Amino acid sequence: MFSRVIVVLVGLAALTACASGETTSSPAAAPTVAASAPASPSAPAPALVITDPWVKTAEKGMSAAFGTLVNNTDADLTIVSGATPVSAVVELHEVVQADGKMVMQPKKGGFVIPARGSHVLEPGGDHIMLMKVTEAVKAGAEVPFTLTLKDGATFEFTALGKDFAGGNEDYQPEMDMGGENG
Ligand SMILES: [Cu+2]
Repeated sequence: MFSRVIVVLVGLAALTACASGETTSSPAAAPTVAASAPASPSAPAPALVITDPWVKTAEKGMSAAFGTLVNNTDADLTIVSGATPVSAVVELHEVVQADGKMVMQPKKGGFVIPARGSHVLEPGGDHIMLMKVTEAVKAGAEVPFTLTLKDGATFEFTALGKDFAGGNEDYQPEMDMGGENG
């Protein structure tokens, strides 16, 4: 047998099938590859990861979490909501220009991470918005987050509490956040 990429493809197909329920086409001639799959102690290769997750320190009020979401599958992934024990309300926000000012607003449709691509969450851009911090976020704190995907799957990560002085207005505008309609 020649080495093939089938091993990788089968692994991905399994992930995709798990996430979306789609059927996968497997060639009848496909060799048995299960035995050669890498031994994974607890979980398969993660379909979604986040690099350098961090959350702005805050005593109360509003804050935001950032990081780079990386999609390791062959299908787009859509995050539709988020949660963390330190905030009573969490929204997925984007920053847009309105009348020459940068304002944030709930992102319609959520965050889409393209297949084999990434989606950056950063000050001045998309972010996970903590609308009502109920437990102070200190520098160095490890804050758990759960993101829910469109298909109902959840993704958990831990963000590091970091002081962040610049660009507060980008995601903490002094505006009335009255409506929270999606
Ligand atoms: Cu926001």
